[in-house]
Amino acid sequence: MDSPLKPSPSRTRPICRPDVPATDRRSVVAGLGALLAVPALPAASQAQVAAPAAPSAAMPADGLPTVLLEAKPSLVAFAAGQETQLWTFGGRAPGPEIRARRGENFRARLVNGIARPVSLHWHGVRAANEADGVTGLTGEAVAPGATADIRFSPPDAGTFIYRPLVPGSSGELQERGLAGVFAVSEDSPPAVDLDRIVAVDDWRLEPDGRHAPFGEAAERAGAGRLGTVLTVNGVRAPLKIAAPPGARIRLRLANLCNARLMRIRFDAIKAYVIAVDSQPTDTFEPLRSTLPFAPGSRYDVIFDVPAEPGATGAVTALLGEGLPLVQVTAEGDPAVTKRPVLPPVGPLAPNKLLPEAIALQRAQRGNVVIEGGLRPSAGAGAGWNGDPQRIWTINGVAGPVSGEKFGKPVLSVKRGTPVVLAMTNRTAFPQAIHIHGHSFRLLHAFDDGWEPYWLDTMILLENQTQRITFVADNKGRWLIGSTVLERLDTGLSCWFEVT
Ligand SMILES: [Cu+2]
Repeated sequence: MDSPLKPSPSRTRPICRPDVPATDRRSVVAGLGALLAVPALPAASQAQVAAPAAPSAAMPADGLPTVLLEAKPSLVAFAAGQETQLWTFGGRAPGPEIRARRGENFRARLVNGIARPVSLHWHGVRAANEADGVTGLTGEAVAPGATADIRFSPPDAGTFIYRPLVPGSSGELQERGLAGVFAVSEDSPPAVDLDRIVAVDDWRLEPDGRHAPFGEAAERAGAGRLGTVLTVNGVRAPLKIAAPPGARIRLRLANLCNARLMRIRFDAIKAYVIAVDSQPTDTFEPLRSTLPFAPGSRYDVIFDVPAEPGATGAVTALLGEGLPLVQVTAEGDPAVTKRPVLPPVGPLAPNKLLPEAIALQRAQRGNVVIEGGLRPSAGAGAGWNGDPQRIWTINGVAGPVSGEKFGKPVLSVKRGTPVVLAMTNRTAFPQAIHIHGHSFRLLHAFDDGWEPYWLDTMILLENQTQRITFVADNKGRWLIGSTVLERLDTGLSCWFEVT
Protein backbone atom coordinates (compact mmCIF):
# COMPACT_ATOMS: atom_id res chain seq x y z
CA MET A 1 0.00 0.00 0.00
CA ASP A 2 1.46 3.35 -0.95
CA SER A 3 0.98 4.70 2.58
CA PRO A 4 -2.48 5.87 1.66
CA LEU A 5 -3.72 6.30 5.19
CA LYS A 6 -2.15 9.40 6.55
CA PRO A 7 -2.73 10.44 10.14
CA SER A 8 -3.39 13.66 11.03
CA PRO A 9 -27.29 5.76 18.89
CA SER A 10 -28.04 4.42 21.69
CA ARG A 11 -26.79 0.97 22.38
CA THR A 12 -29.14 -1.86 21.88
CA ARG A 13 -29.28 -5.57 22.35
CA PRO A 14 -28.20 -7.44 19.24
CA ILE A 15 -31.00 -7.13 16.78
CA CYS A 16 -31.74 -7.88 13.20
CA ARG A 17 -33.11 -5.11 11.19
CA PRO A 18 -33.70 -4.40 7.53
CA ASP A 19 -30.66 -2.88 5.92
CA VAL A 20 -32.52 0.00 4.34
CA PRO A 21 -35.55 1.69 5.87
CA ALA A 22 -38.46 1.74 3.46
CA THR A 23 -38.29 5.50 2.95
CA ASP A 24 -34.66 5.30 1.87
CA ARG A 25 -35.38 2.45 -0.44
CA ARG A 26 -37.90 4.58 -2.28
CA SER A 27 -35.56 7.53 -2.47
CA VAL A 28 -32.88 5.41 -4.07
CA VAL A 29 -35.09 4.30 -6.91
CA ALA A 30 -33.90 7.05 -9.20
CA GLY A 31 -30.27 6.02 -8.77
CA LEU A 32 -27.41 6.57 -11.14
CA GLY A 33 -27.19 3.02 -12.36
CA ALA A 34 -26.43 4.07 -15.89
CA LEU A 35 -23.06 5.44 -14.81
CA LEU A 36 -21.62 1.96 -14.49
CA ALA A 37 -19.58 1.01 -17.48
CA VAL A 38 -21.36 -2.18 -18.32
CA PRO A 39 -24.87 -2.54 -19.37
CA ALA A 40 -26.64 0.75 -18.89
CA LEU A 41 -29.94 -0.19 -17.37
CA PRO A 42 -32.75 1.75 -15.77
CA ALA A 43 -32.56 1.70 -12.01
CA ALA A 44 -35.30 0.15 -9.98
CA SER A 45 -35.95 -0.73 -6.42
CA GLN A 46 -35.18 -4.09 -4.99
CA ALA A 47 -38.20 -6.25 -5.51
CA GLN A 48 -38.49 -9.24 -3.33
CA VAL A 49 -40.35 -11.89 -5.19
CA ALA A 50 -39.64 -14.82 -2.93
CA ALA A 51 -42.05 -15.62 -0.14
CA PRO A 52 -41.17 -14.04 3.19
CA ALA A 53 -38.96 -16.08 5.42
CA ALA A 54 -40.61 -18.32 7.93
CA PRO A 55 -37.94 -19.38 10.40
CA SER A 56 -37.62 -23.07 9.81
CA ALA A 57 -36.01 -23.64 13.15
CA ALA A 58 -37.50 -22.68 16.47
CA MET A 59 -35.54 -19.86 18.05
CA PRO A 60 -33.97 -20.74 21.37
CA ALA A 61 -35.67 -19.25 24.43
CA ASP A 62 -32.69 -19.04 26.80
CA GLY A 63 -32.36 -15.25 26.67
CA LEU A 64 -29.11 -15.18 24.72
CA PRO A 65 -29.35 -12.53 21.97
CA THR A 66 -29.81 -14.53 18.79
CA VAL A 67 -29.94 -13.62 15.15
CA LEU A 68 -31.52 -15.96 12.63
CA LEU A 69 -29.61 -16.20 9.38
CA GLU A 70 -31.55 -18.35 6.98
CA ALA A 71 -29.70 -18.99 3.74
CA LYS A 72 -32.30 -19.37 1.01
CA PRO A 73 -32.93 -18.70 -2.66
CA SER A 74 -34.47 -15.28 -3.35
CA LEU A 75 -35.37 -13.50 -6.56
CA VAL A 76 -34.22 -9.89 -6.61
CA ALA A 77 -34.52 -7.22 -9.29
CA PHE A 78 -31.64 -4.76 -9.39
CA ALA A 79 -33.32 -3.05 -12.33
CA ALA A 80 -36.73 -3.08 -13.96
CA GLY A 81 -37.25 -6.19 -16.05
CA GLN A 82 -34.25 -7.96 -14.60
CA GLU A 83 -34.49 -10.79 -12.18
CA THR A 84 -31.50 -12.22 -10.45
CA GLN A 85 -31.67 -15.48 -8.56
CA LEU A 86 -29.78 -14.81 -5.38
CA TRP A 87 -28.99 -16.83 -2.31
CA THR A 88 -29.67 -14.57 0.61
CA PHE A 89 -29.69 -14.48 4.36
CA GLY A 90 -33.36 -13.94 5.07
CA GLY A 91 -34.48 -12.69 1.66
CA ARG A 92 -32.19 -9.75 1.05
CA ALA A 93 -28.62 -9.09 0.05
CA PRO A 94 -26.74 -7.97 1.99
CA GLY A 95 -28.19 -9.98 4.85
CA PRO A 96 -29.65 -8.30 7.91
CA GLU A 97 -27.61 -5.67 9.71
CA ILE A 98 -26.54 -7.31 12.90
CA ARG A 99 -25.77 -5.08 15.84
CA ALA A 100 -24.17 -6.43 18.97
CA ARG A 101 -22.35 -5.18 22.04
CA ARG A 102 -18.70 -5.63 22.73
CA GLY A 103 -17.93 -8.43 25.14
CA GLU A 104 -21.48 -9.74 25.27
CA ASN A 105 -22.38 -13.25 24.27
CA PHE A 106 -24.03 -13.46 20.94
CA ARG A 107 -25.48 -16.28 18.87
CA ALA A 108 -26.23 -16.65 15.19
CA ARG A 109 -28.51 -19.48 14.14
CA LEU A 110 -27.58 -20.51 10.61
CA VAL A 111 -30.31 -22.38 8.76
CA ASN A 112 -29.06 -23.68 5.46
CA GLY A 113 -31.89 -23.62 2.95
CA ILE A 114 -29.74 -23.80 -0.17
CA ALA A 115 -28.27 -26.80 -1.93
CA ARG A 116 -24.65 -26.00 -1.02
CA PRO A 117 -22.70 -26.31 2.20
CA VAL A 118 -22.47 -22.93 3.94
CA SER A 119 -20.41 -21.63 6.85
CA LEU A 120 -20.33 -18.31 8.67
CA HIS A 121 -17.07 -16.43 8.88
CA TRP A 122 -17.00 -13.25 10.98
CA HIS A 123 -14.46 -11.23 9.04
CA GLY A 124 -12.28 -9.13 11.34
CA VAL A 125 -13.73 -10.50 14.56
CA ARG A 126 -10.94 -11.75 16.82
CA ALA A 127 -13.22 -14.33 18.40
CA ALA A 128 -12.49 -17.88 19.43
CA ASN A 129 -11.14 -20.07 16.64
CA GLU A 130 -14.13 -22.40 16.53
CA ALA A 131 -16.38 -19.45 15.60
CA ASP A 132 -14.22 -18.42 12.64
CA GLY A 133 -16.17 -20.48 10.12
CA VAL A 134 -13.34 -21.53 7.82
CA THR A 135 -14.50 -24.82 6.38
CA GLY A 136 -11.88 -27.53 6.72
CA LEU A 137 -9.69 -25.47 9.05
CA THR A 138 -11.76 -24.33 12.03
CA GLY A 139 -14.80 -26.53 11.53
CA GLU A 140 -17.08 -28.05 8.95
CA ALA A 141 -19.66 -26.37 6.80
CA VAL A 142 -23.35 -26.64 7.52
CA ALA A 143 -24.91 -29.14 5.11
CA PRO A 144 -27.97 -28.30 3.02
CA GLY A 145 -31.06 -28.54 5.21
CA ALA A 146 -29.06 -28.44 8.42
CA THR A 147 -28.97 -25.83 11.18
CA ALA A 148 -26.07 -24.71 13.35
CA ASP A 149 -25.63 -22.27 16.20
CA ILE A 150 -22.53 -20.13 16.31
CA ARG A 151 -21.83 -18.44 19.62
CA PHE A 152 -19.14 -15.98 20.49
CA SER A 153 -18.46 -12.84 22.39
CA PRO A 154 -16.99 -10.12 20.14
CA PRO A 155 -13.90 -8.84 21.95
CA ASP A 156 -13.63 -5.65 19.89
CA ALA A 157 -16.08 -2.99 18.83
CA GLY A 158 -16.21 -2.00 15.19
CA THR A 159 -17.58 -2.79 11.77
CA PHE A 160 -17.24 -6.36 10.51
CA ILE A 161 -18.47 -8.55 7.68
CA TYR A 162 -20.12 -11.95 7.92
CA ARG A 163 -20.10 -14.37 5.03
CA PRO A 164 -19.53 -18.03 4.22
CA LEU A 165 -15.96 -19.23 3.86
CA VAL A 166 -15.91 -22.56 2.05
CA PRO A 167 -12.71 -22.98 0.02
CA GLY A 168 -13.67 -23.78 -3.56
CA SER A 169 -17.06 -22.07 -3.46
CA SER A 170 -16.71 -18.91 -1.34
CA GLY A 171 -16.82 -16.72 -4.44
CA GLU A 172 -20.10 -18.05 -5.74
CA LEU A 173 -21.71 -18.08 -2.29
CA GLN A 174 -20.89 -14.42 -1.70
CA GLU A 175 -21.53 -13.27 -5.25
CA ARG A 176 -25.02 -14.77 -5.06
CA GLY A 177 -25.71 -12.64 -2.02
CA LEU A 178 -24.60 -14.41 1.14
CA ALA A 179 -22.86 -11.63 3.06
CA GLY A 180 -23.73 -8.91 5.50
CA VAL A 181 -22.38 -6.41 8.00
CA PHE A 182 -21.95 -6.98 11.71
CA ALA A 183 -21.59 -3.83 13.80
CA VAL A 184 -20.40 -4.00 17.38
CA SER A 185 -20.91 -0.84 19.39
CA GLU A 186 -18.22 0.75 21.53
CA ASP A 187 -18.62 0.91 25.30
CA SER A 188 -19.09 4.67 24.83
CA PRO A 189 -19.92 5.32 21.19
CA PRO A 190 -19.21 8.77 19.79
CA ALA A 191 -22.22 11.09 19.70
CA VAL A 192 -23.74 11.13 16.22
CA ASP A 193 -27.15 11.92 14.78
CA LEU A 194 -27.08 9.00 12.38
CA ASP A 195 -25.10 5.76 12.34
CA ARG A 196 -25.39 4.06 8.95
CA ILE A 197 -23.92 0.92 7.50
CA VAL A 198 -22.75 1.37 3.90
CA ALA A 199 -22.34 -2.11 2.42
CA VAL A 200 -20.81 -1.77 -1.03
CA ASP A 201 -21.14 -4.69 -3.42
CA ASP A 202 -20.93 -5.35 -7.13
CA TRP A 203 -22.62 -8.00 -9.22
CA ARG A 204 -21.60 -9.46 -12.52
CA LEU A 205 -24.85 -9.86 -14.40
CA GLU A 206 -25.94 -10.62 -17.92
CA PRO A 207 -28.21 -8.00 -19.54
CA ASP A 208 -31.28 -10.01 -18.50
CA GLY A 209 -30.19 -10.04 -14.87
CA ARG A 210 -28.88 -13.58 -14.67
CA HIS A 211 -25.49 -14.10 -13.10
CA ALA A 212 -22.64 -14.33 -15.55
CA PRO A 213 -21.30 -17.90 -15.51
CA PHE A 214 -19.35 -18.91 -12.43
CA GLY A 215 -16.02 -20.65 -12.29
CA GLU A 216 -14.46 -19.31 -15.48
CA ALA A 217 -10.72 -19.83 -15.40
CA ALA A 218 -9.97 -16.41 -16.90
CA GLU A 219 -11.89 -14.71 -14.09
CA ARG A 220 -10.26 -16.82 -11.41
CA ALA A 221 -6.75 -16.41 -12.82
CA GLY A 222 -7.22 -12.72 -13.50
CA ALA A 223 -8.68 -9.83 -11.56
CA GLY A 224 -11.49 -11.91 -10.07
CA ARG A 225 -15.18 -11.39 -10.54
CA LEU A 226 -15.62 -7.68 -11.23
CA GLY A 227 -19.28 -6.66 -11.20
CA THR A 228 -21.32 -4.79 -13.77
CA VAL A 229 -23.81 -3.44 -11.25
CA LEU A 230 -22.78 -1.56 -8.12
CA THR A 231 -25.05 -1.56 -5.09
CA VAL A 232 -25.07 -0.03 -1.64
CA ASN A 233 -27.12 -1.87 0.97
CA GLY A 234 -28.59 -4.00 -1.77
CA VAL A 235 -29.91 -1.20 -3.96
CA ARG A 236 -28.24 0.46 -6.91
CA ALA A 237 -25.72 3.07 -5.81
CA PRO A 238 -25.86 5.78 -4.63
CA LEU A 239 -27.40 5.48 -1.21
CA LYS A 240 -29.18 8.79 -0.63
CA ILE A 241 -29.13 10.27 2.82
CA ALA A 242 -31.08 13.42 3.62
CA ALA A 243 -30.08 14.85 6.99
CA PRO A 244 -30.48 18.13 8.85
CA PRO A 245 -27.82 20.77 8.12
CA GLY A 246 -24.93 20.27 10.51
CA ALA A 247 -26.03 16.75 11.47
CA ARG A 248 -23.19 14.46 12.49
CA ILE A 249 -23.10 11.19 10.59
CA ARG A 250 -21.13 8.03 11.16
CA LEU A 251 -20.76 5.81 8.14
CA ARG A 252 -19.60 2.24 8.46
CA LEU A 253 -18.17 1.53 5.03
CA ALA A 254 -17.65 -2.11 4.17
CA ASN A 255 -16.50 -3.57 0.86
CA LEU A 256 -18.50 -6.75 0.18
CA CYS A 257 -17.38 -7.06 -3.44
CA ASN A 258 -15.90 -10.38 -4.50
CA ALA A 259 -12.93 -8.74 -6.19
CA ARG A 260 -13.38 -5.01 -6.74
CA LEU A 261 -10.45 -3.14 -5.29
CA MET A 262 -11.26 0.55 -5.55
CA ARG A 263 -10.38 3.90 -4.16
CA ILE A 264 -13.06 6.02 -2.56
CA ARG A 265 -13.11 9.80 -2.24
CA PHE A 266 -15.00 12.16 0.02
CA ASP A 267 -16.42 15.04 -1.99
CA ALA A 268 -17.55 18.25 -0.29
CA ILE A 269 -17.54 16.58 3.12
CA LYS A 270 -14.78 16.70 5.67
CA ALA A 271 -14.63 13.08 6.72
CA TYR A 272 -12.56 11.88 9.66
CA VAL A 273 -11.55 8.26 9.83
CA ILE A 274 -12.07 6.94 13.36
CA ALA A 275 -11.54 3.23 12.73
CA VAL A 276 -9.75 1.15 10.09
CA ASP A 277 -10.68 -2.54 9.77
CA SER A 278 -12.73 -2.16 12.96
CA GLN A 279 -9.91 -0.93 15.17
CA PRO A 280 -9.79 2.62 16.56
CA THR A 281 -7.17 4.86 15.03
CA ASP A 282 -5.92 8.36 15.70
CA THR A 283 -8.57 10.39 13.96
CA PHE A 284 -7.33 11.52 10.58
CA GLU A 285 -8.50 13.13 7.39
CA PRO A 286 -7.53 10.94 4.44
CA LEU A 287 -4.75 12.24 2.25
CA ARG A 288 -6.30 13.85 -0.85
CA SER A 289 -9.65 12.82 0.65
CA THR A 290 -9.22 9.32 -0.73
CA LEU A 291 -8.86 5.86 0.78
CA PRO A 292 -7.99 2.51 -0.74
CA PHE A 293 -10.95 0.16 -0.39
CA ALA A 294 -10.17 -3.51 -0.93
CA PRO A 295 -12.67 -6.35 -0.70
CA GLY A 296 -13.06 -7.09 3.00
CA SER A 297 -11.88 -3.62 4.10
CA ARG A 298 -13.90 -1.44 6.45
CA TYR A 299 -13.69 2.18 7.54
CA ASP A 300 -15.68 4.02 10.15
CA VAL A 301 -15.85 7.71 9.29
CA ILE A 302 -17.57 10.66 10.90
CA PHE A 303 -18.49 13.93 9.22
CA ASP A 304 -20.84 16.83 9.67
CA VAL A 305 -23.44 17.52 7.00
CA PRO A 306 -22.83 20.94 5.40
CA ALA A 307 -24.53 23.76 7.30
CA GLU A 308 -26.25 25.32 4.28
CA PRO A 309 -29.68 23.84 3.48
CA GLY A 310 -29.59 22.08 0.12
CA ALA A 311 -25.82 21.57 0.14
CA THR A 312 -24.66 18.12 -0.93
CA GLY A 313 -21.68 15.90 -0.34
CA ALA A 314 -20.74 12.45 -1.53
CA VAL A 315 -18.64 9.39 -1.07
CA THR A 316 -17.47 8.49 -4.56
CA ALA A 317 -15.93 5.28 -5.87
CA LEU A 318 -13.09 6.22 -8.20
CA LEU A 319 -14.17 3.88 -10.98
CA GLY A 320 -14.33 5.25 -14.49
CA GLU A 321 -15.30 8.89 -14.14
CA GLY A 322 -16.40 8.33 -10.58
CA LEU A 323 -19.47 6.58 -9.20
CA PRO A 324 -21.25 8.04 -6.19
CA LEU A 325 -21.75 5.46 -3.47
CA VAL A 326 -23.41 7.79 -0.99
CA GLN A 327 -25.05 11.17 -1.61
CA VAL A 328 -25.74 13.37 1.37
CA THR A 329 -28.09 16.34 1.21
CA ALA A 330 -28.66 18.92 3.94
CA GLU A 331 -32.39 19.19 4.46
CA GLY A 332 -34.77 20.56 7.08
CA ASP A 333 -34.06 22.39 10.33
CA PRO A 334 -30.43 22.60 11.44
CA ALA A 335 -29.37 19.77 13.70
CA VAL A 336 -28.50 22.16 16.55
CA THR A 337 -32.15 23.04 16.98
CA LYS A 338 -32.68 19.55 18.39
CA ARG A 339 -29.56 18.97 20.47
CA PRO A 340 -26.59 20.77 21.99
CA VAL A 341 -23.60 21.60 19.82
CA LEU A 342 -21.29 18.58 19.62
CA PRO A 343 -17.57 18.76 20.34
CA PRO A 344 -15.15 18.39 17.41
CA VAL A 345 -14.78 14.85 16.09
CA GLY A 346 -12.19 13.06 18.21
CA PRO A 347 -10.65 9.62 18.39
CA LEU A 348 -12.39 6.60 19.81
CA ALA A 349 -10.97 5.21 23.03
CA PRO A 350 -7.97 3.04 22.13
CA ASN A 351 -8.52 -0.69 22.15
CA LYS A 352 -6.74 -1.81 25.31
CA LEU A 353 -6.73 -5.40 24.07
CA LEU A 354 -4.15 -4.50 21.40
CA PRO A 355 -0.48 -4.14 22.40
CA GLU A 356 1.08 -0.69 22.58
CA ALA A 357 4.44 -2.17 21.59
CA ILE A 358 5.59 -5.42 20.02
CA ALA A 359 9.01 -6.88 20.83
CA LEU A 360 10.21 -7.35 17.26
CA GLN A 361 13.64 -8.57 18.38
CA ARG A 362 12.08 -11.75 19.72
CA ALA A 363 9.53 -12.14 16.94
CA GLN A 364 9.11 -15.41 15.13
CA ARG A 365 9.42 -14.64 11.44
CA GLY A 366 7.79 -16.18 8.43
CA ASN A 367 7.40 -15.60 4.72
CA VAL A 368 4.26 -15.57 2.66
CA VAL A 369 5.11 -15.49 -1.04
CA ILE A 370 2.19 -15.26 -3.44
CA GLU A 371 2.57 -16.55 -6.97
CA GLY A 372 0.42 -17.72 -9.83
CA GLY A 373 -2.40 -16.31 -11.91
CA LEU A 374 -2.22 -14.97 -15.40
CA ARG A 375 1.13 -13.55 -16.45
CA PRO A 376 1.41 -10.70 -18.90
CA SER A 377 4.46 -12.40 -20.35
CA ALA A 378 5.88 -15.88 -20.07
CA GLY A 379 8.75 -16.52 -17.71
CA ALA A 380 7.95 -13.75 -15.24
CA GLY A 381 8.22 -15.84 -12.11
CA ALA A 382 6.42 -19.03 -11.25
CA GLY A 383 3.03 -18.74 -12.83
CA TRP A 384 -0.05 -20.77 -13.34
CA ASN A 385 0.45 -24.20 -14.83
CA GLY A 386 -3.01 -24.38 -16.38
CA ASP A 387 -4.79 -26.46 -13.72
CA PRO A 388 -8.08 -24.53 -13.36
CA GLN A 389 -8.44 -25.61 -9.73
CA ARG A 390 -4.95 -24.61 -8.64
CA ILE A 391 -4.20 -21.19 -10.04
CA TRP A 392 -2.53 -19.44 -7.10
CA THR A 393 0.06 -20.57 -4.61
CA ILE A 394 1.60 -19.40 -1.35
CA ASN A 395 5.18 -20.50 -0.78
CA GLY A 396 4.78 -22.75 -3.81
CA VAL A 397 1.74 -24.62 -2.53
CA ALA A 398 -1.88 -24.13 -3.57
CA GLY A 399 -4.28 -23.88 -0.64
CA PRO A 400 -7.14 -26.37 -0.48
CA VAL A 401 -9.91 -26.27 -3.06
CA SER A 402 -13.32 -27.94 -2.78
CA GLY A 403 -13.23 -30.30 0.16
CA GLU A 404 -9.47 -30.83 0.28
CA LYS A 405 -7.59 -30.87 3.54
CA PHE A 406 -5.38 -28.00 4.59
CA GLY A 407 -1.68 -28.85 4.46
CA LYS A 408 1.04 -27.74 6.86
CA PRO A 409 0.92 -24.30 8.52
CA VAL A 410 3.31 -21.62 7.28
CA LEU A 411 4.12 -20.86 10.89
CA SER A 412 3.38 -22.42 14.26
CA VAL A 413 3.88 -20.30 17.36
CA LYS A 414 3.11 -20.42 21.04
CA ARG A 415 0.38 -18.10 22.22
CA GLY A 416 1.75 -14.66 23.07
CA THR A 417 4.61 -14.80 20.56
CA PRO A 418 5.31 -11.69 18.50
CA VAL A 419 5.18 -12.52 14.80
CA VAL A 420 6.63 -10.76 11.77
CA LEU A 421 5.47 -11.95 8.37
CA ALA A 422 7.11 -10.80 5.17
CA MET A 423 4.32 -10.71 2.60
CA THR A 424 5.50 -10.82 -1.01
CA ASN A 425 3.40 -10.48 -4.12
CA ARG A 426 5.04 -12.07 -7.17
CA THR A 427 1.94 -11.90 -9.33
CA ALA A 428 0.80 -9.50 -12.01
CA PHE A 429 -2.08 -8.18 -9.85
CA PRO A 430 -2.48 -6.23 -6.63
CA GLN A 431 -3.41 -8.68 -3.89
CA ALA A 432 -5.82 -8.14 -1.02
CA ILE A 433 -4.79 -10.40 1.82
CA HIS A 434 -6.60 -11.05 5.05
CA ILE A 435 -5.24 -12.45 8.31
CA HIS A 436 -7.77 -14.23 10.48
CA GLY A 437 -8.20 -13.84 14.21
CA HIS A 438 -5.66 -11.02 14.58
CA SER A 439 -5.14 -7.35 13.82
CA PHE A 440 -1.69 -6.41 12.56
CA ARG A 441 0.58 -3.43 11.97
CA LEU A 442 2.27 -2.57 8.70
CA LEU A 443 5.96 -2.15 9.44
CA HIS A 444 8.12 0.56 7.90
CA ALA A 445 10.90 -0.53 5.56
CA PHE A 446 13.56 -1.09 8.24
CA ASP A 447 11.23 -2.30 10.99
CA ASP A 448 11.86 1.05 12.67
CA GLY A 449 8.24 1.99 13.03
CA TRP A 450 4.79 1.18 11.82
CA GLU A 451 1.79 2.78 10.27
CA PRO A 452 -0.47 4.32 12.91
CA TYR A 453 -3.45 2.02 12.38
CA TRP A 454 -4.27 -1.66 12.65
CA LEU A 455 -5.42 -3.76 9.73
CA ASP A 456 -6.76 -7.24 9.14
CA THR A 457 -6.92 -6.86 5.36
CA MET A 458 -4.02 -5.41 3.40
CA ILE A 459 -3.22 -4.50 -0.17
CA LEU A 460 0.05 -5.77 -1.61
CA LEU A 461 0.97 -4.22 -4.90
CA GLU A 462 2.64 -6.14 -7.71
CA ASN A 463 6.25 -7.10 -6.92
CA GLN A 464 5.94 -5.62 -3.47
CA THR A 465 7.06 -7.01 -0.12
CA GLN A 466 5.58 -5.64 3.07
CA ARG A 467 6.26 -6.80 6.57
CA ILE A 468 3.48 -7.01 9.09
CA THR A 469 3.59 -7.66 12.80
CA PHE A 470 1.19 -8.81 15.46
CA VAL A 471 1.16 -10.71 18.72
CA ALA A 472 -0.22 -14.18 18.13
CA ASP A 473 -2.56 -14.01 21.10
CA ASN A 474 -5.48 -16.02 19.80
CA LYS A 475 -5.22 -19.81 19.99
CA GLY A 476 -6.15 -21.88 17.00
CA ARG A 477 -5.76 -22.43 13.29
CA TRP A 478 -5.96 -19.16 11.40
CA LEU A 479 -6.33 -18.60 7.68
CA ILE A 480 -4.26 -16.16 5.65
CA GLY A 481 -6.20 -15.75 2.44
CA SER A 482 -7.13 -13.60 -0.48
CA THR A 483 -10.24 -11.48 -0.13
CA VAL A 484 -10.58 -11.72 -3.89
CA LEU A 485 -12.68 -14.80 -3.42
CA GLU A 486 -12.11 -16.34 -6.84
CA ARG A 487 -8.44 -16.48 -5.87
CA LEU A 488 -9.14 -17.87 -2.41
CA ASP A 489 -11.15 -20.62 -4.10
CA THR A 490 -8.29 -21.55 -6.41
CA GLY A 491 -5.40 -21.80 -4.01
CA LEU A 492 -4.63 -18.35 -2.59
CA SER A 493 -4.65 -19.31 1.07
CA CYS A 494 -2.47 -20.74 3.78
CA TRP A 495 -2.69 -20.84 7.54
CA PHE A 496 -0.76 -20.42 10.73
CA GLU A 497 -1.18 -22.03 14.08
CA VAL A 498 -1.18 -20.57 17.56
CA THR A 499 -0.77 -23.24 20.24
CU1 LIG B 1 -12.08 -12.72 7.57
